[in-house]
Amino acid sequence: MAQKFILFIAITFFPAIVLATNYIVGDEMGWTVGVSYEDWAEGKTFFVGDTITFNYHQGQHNVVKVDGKGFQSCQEEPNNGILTTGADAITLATPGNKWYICSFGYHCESGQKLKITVYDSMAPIPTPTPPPAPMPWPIPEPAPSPWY
Ligand SMILES: [Cu+2]
Repeated sequence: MAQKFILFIAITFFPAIVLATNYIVGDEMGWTVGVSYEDWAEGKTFFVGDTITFNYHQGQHNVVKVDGKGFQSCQEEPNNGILTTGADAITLATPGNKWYICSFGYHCESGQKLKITVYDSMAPIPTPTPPPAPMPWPIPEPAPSPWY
């Protein structure tokens, strides 16, 4: 919780540090059975504009977008589109919860499922205001004009 609060502060006051990130789901393990994607997603914060890529052996797995119910029950929803290339990159377009499962065999039941929460990215990066120029010091006195 404290971590999220600090992040909130960071993105509120330092929006320039927020850049689009490409995540490889499962890192070097890829998208497969026997990896905890809950652990993988733990501590990561996903923003609109970030990309997540599912790498796997084509024909052995797939990526199906589901809702929370489909995630719980491992029920695929083919209408949402099934990704099958083996290197499926998804750009996170909207904030909110996203759920992905593999619909091969009992892969989802065995834990090949990913839930992430996507946060709104910040508005366009504002140009930083330059600090005010320091006052010249000492202020030079105008030279007295000659009086004669
Ligand atoms: Cu699978």
